[in-house]
Amino acid sequence: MIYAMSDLHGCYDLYIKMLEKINFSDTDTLYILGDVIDRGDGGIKILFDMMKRKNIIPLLGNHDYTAQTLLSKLKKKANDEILAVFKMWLSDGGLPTYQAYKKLSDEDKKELLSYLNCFSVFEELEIQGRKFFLSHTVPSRELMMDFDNIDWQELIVGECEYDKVYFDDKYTVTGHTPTALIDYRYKGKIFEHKNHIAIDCGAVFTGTLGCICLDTLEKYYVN
Ligand SMILES: [Mn+2]
Repeated sequence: MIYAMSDLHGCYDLYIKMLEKINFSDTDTLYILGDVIDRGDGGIKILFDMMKRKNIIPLLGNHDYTAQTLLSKLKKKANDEILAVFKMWLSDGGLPTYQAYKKLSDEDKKELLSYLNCFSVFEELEIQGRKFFLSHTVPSRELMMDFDNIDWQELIVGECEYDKVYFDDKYTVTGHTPTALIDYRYKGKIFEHKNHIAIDCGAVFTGTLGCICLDTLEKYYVN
């Protein structure tokens, strides 16, 4: 089976609980749609677990990208501009990630940064006759319709228009925006509307992690 989850934000226990709930095995594949780290304190632990599993495919989130960029730059001499961005990152959820990162050996730091550097930005899949576009987020419909000219950063920070159909024949599966902020009635639940499937249940805020099976569209929750 093929699964997708997103925005683990350091919730290591929920991540493990979900793998157990879906009986995740070597014959399954799991896409994690970004923002593994920050806010919660188990992000780096999750990343090291993901690294060991060849059948977990990570996509890039804005938090993963920021951490990768800053931590790589900090290895060299950082200028004031980088330090200012670094401080912003720490106050935007980066602090627990940085604290855990500092404790790593040089070898583990290197391994972690090169792992984060290989996350892809989007994936397109066809499963059981259904088509899917997967990314951390998507920008406006207008920008998405001109996909060949899109700035790739739109796929990690863009603002999706959940009230518009982007593709008639394809589901857009994204994280980034906790579903409670799309429609409060979906707090802690996966949102599905107009061919959008929004899977960020806001685990670090709501205590609920969601996961969707892309073969069956069945939804799973742990808390
Ligand atoms: Mn995000």
